[in-house]
This record gives sequence, structure tokens and C-alpha cells, in this order.
Amino acid sequence: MTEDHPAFPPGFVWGTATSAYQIEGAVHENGRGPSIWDTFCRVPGAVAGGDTGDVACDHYHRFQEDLRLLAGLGVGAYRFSVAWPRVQPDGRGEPNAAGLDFYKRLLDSMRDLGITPFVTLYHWDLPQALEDRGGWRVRDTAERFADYAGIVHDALAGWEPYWITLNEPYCSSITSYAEGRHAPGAKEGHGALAAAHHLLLGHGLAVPRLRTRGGERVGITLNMSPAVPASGSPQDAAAARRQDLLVNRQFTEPVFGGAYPRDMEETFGAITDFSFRRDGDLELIGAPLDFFGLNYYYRIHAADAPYAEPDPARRTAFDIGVRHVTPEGGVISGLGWPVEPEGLRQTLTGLAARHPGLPPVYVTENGYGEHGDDLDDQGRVSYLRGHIAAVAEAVAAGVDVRGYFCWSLLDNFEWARGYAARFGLVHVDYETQARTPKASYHWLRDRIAASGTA
Ligand code: IFM
Repeated sequence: MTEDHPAFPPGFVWGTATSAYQIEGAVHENGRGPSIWDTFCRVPGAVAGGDTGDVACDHYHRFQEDLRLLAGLGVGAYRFSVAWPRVQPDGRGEPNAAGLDFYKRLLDSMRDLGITPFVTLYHWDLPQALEDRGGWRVRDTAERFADYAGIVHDALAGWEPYWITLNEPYCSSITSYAEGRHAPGAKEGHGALAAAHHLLLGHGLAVPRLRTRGGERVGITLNMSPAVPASGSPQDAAAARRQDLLVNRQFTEPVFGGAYPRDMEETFGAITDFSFRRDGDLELIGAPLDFFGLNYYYRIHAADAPYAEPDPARRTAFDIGVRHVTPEGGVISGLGWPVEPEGLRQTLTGLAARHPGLPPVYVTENGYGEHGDDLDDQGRVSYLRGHIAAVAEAVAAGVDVRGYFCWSLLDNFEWARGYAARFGLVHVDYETQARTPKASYHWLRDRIAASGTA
């Protein structure tokens, strides 16, 4: 085993990941309804450059070309998401057959190429009609999500995908309903924590709908950022623990431990009475899964800081008295994120130690963001090299990691950062929609070929 070619078990899956709103475009085609992101993109100042997902990478019309790029990379799997507003334009009721057809065509082509689908059911594009009725703040949305999951399962199960219920519920609750940076742009305390709970409940209600045939593989994807105290002070240690609760444990503990962490009350008790929790919810949320999807990008170096809102009862759920500190002397990505592959190994080994019943893990996202059009993206190559080595170290330490998906196949709509931030292995010229593989594409292709896992 060399640094460049650390060992992976036979059958280890290599893939790339994307999501519907970030690449598809075609927002008005074949009966698709509006999502909260269509609405949010129209709010002045919400998205850099006033960008929208209206056209994005035009993947809806160019998916065959994109699948050829995937095949050229030599991956065995592709993770994409289904757009709920294509399937149920109002988020409820009869399915829109034309919306489902797109995914059937995509899956047919993937089958021809021998690429295994990992299908995410919710990657943040909530139908606007459901937001108008309260969005994830209300319990009904969890029920609607389970219905939608059942519809997609019945339509697409024949292609035998791996099912991922949610992508990063932290972002679709805290970033979206507390921090206000993502759609629908709310800044709330109780509402954001209710959203987090209802997302997890939606996951729990969806799992049995995805297991009607037997043999299905069902999981969830959480984003995790280990929280490191910025100094040796007890104040910073406490800040790191609050940060860890907000981003990580609020989600991992109910899913893998069947209970919310005890410090939820202490940290959030002033902004919510947790009345959105009901008997039986945790049994649903904590039901066994077939795999866990981990998205890892960076560690958070947390320092104790004054709360933005002095009145505890008026705080948002994001306001936990923590300041994120950039570590001195370290490598920083083009988006200002610390590049610390050790954090990925730490997350994997830590999870396995804390949850002995942890199912097999797939790293369902990991990637490097930057600005600009550089095709010789050596920063990304270096990031991928380090993080893939970190996965190999976790495997060597005994963690059952079965796959690695790079975010992302293509440059795409990076949410509030718009198109200026690029994560792709393949460059997209948004004027012409020309795709050009970057140095990282060629590096990863060679890395996969050298792994001997196919
Ligand atoms: O682009 C996002 C993706 O949608 C979810 N995970 C993080 C990526 C990079 O920010």
C-alpha cells in the first residue's frame, strides 16, 4: 500500500454525486411544480449573482452526455436525487407520470452502462405548495414525504437502486429555517428544531414504504463536521460540544441511538418546548438501516462567543454562542473551508466506536469547492488524494466503509453561492453548456483504475 494507492476491499464502490435542482434545469417542463428553491432564488440578494436553477447544467436534456462522462471515469455507481416537484407538483396526490419518466430513462441508460443507482429522495427541493402549508415546521410534511417516497419506490424499484431518504437534514432544517441562508430563508428557533425533527420523522415514515418488496437497501445521508475546540479553554470545549450537538449529534443520536442527546434541553430549552415530538417518533426514526451515507467536507474549529441575540427566548436555533475559527497555517479551500482529511478518518472511526450497530458506511459526498475556471485543479486533486487515503485508513482501522462518492460530477448550482462556486470534476461553461473534464477527473479515473476493486 502506497500513499497514492491505499488498499480498499474488493467490491468497494466508487461513484460521483449530484442533485436534481443543482443540475437538471427544465424547471417548467413536463408538469414540474415550483419548489422552495425556485421561490428563494427570486428573493433579491438570496443567491449570489441572482442565479437560479432554471437551466443549471441542462442535465434534463443532456443526461446521456453526462452518463458517458461517468462511464469514462470508471465509476460503478452514481448518486442522483429525484425532484419531488416533478413527481408531485403540489407535494401531494396523484403522481405526475411525465416527471417520473425522466428518471426511468436515466435509470435505463445507467443500467446499459452497468452503473448502480443511489437515489436520494429529498435533496432540499420541497414543493412550494407544502411550504405554503408550513413546510418542514409541520408534521403533515413528514407524512407527505412518506407518500412521495412510496410513489417513487413503486415506480423505480425495478431498477434496484440503493435508496437514500434524506440528504443532509441539518442543511434543510438549520441552514434553511434557522440561519436563513437556504430556502425558505427563515430565521427561527422552535420552527427550525421542529423542521429537524419532522425531517427525521419523514425519514422514519418513509423507510417501511421503501421496503415493500424485500431486498431493498435503505439508508440516510447526514453531513458531519467534527467540532474541535479552538483552544484548550473549558469555554471553547463547551462551545465545541454545542456545535457538535447542532450539526452532528442532533441527527446521529436519534438515527443510530434511538434517542435525542440529553444536552438538547440545556442548549435549546429557552427557544422550544419540543412539543413537536410525539410518542413513537423515535422508534420510527431509529429503525435499523441497511447503510449509512456520510457527507464530509471539513472540520469546525469552535470558539466560545457572545450570542447574536442576548434574549435566550428570541434566539434562532443557529445562535449557540459559537464562532468558527480558521486554523492558522493549514490548507484552506477556495471557499475558505479547512482542508483536513484527518477529520474524515476521525468521523468514520468515531461513529463506529460510538455506535457498535452502525450499518455499512458509504461516503456519499466529499469534494473541493473553489471559484474560477481553472481546468488544472490541483487543489481538488490534492484534496481528493488526502481524503481517499483517510477513508483507506478508516477501513484499515476496521470501519466497514463500502464506497466513496465524489461531489460532484459537474460544476453546478451551489445553492446560495450560485454558479460562481465550482465543485465539479468536469467544468461546465454555462454559456454553451460545454463539458470539459478537469485534471481531477483524470486523476480520479486513474485512482479508481489503480484501486483494483472493480
Ligand atoms: O452542493 C452541496 C450539496 O448539495 C450538499 N452537500 C454539500 C455540497 C457542497 O456544498
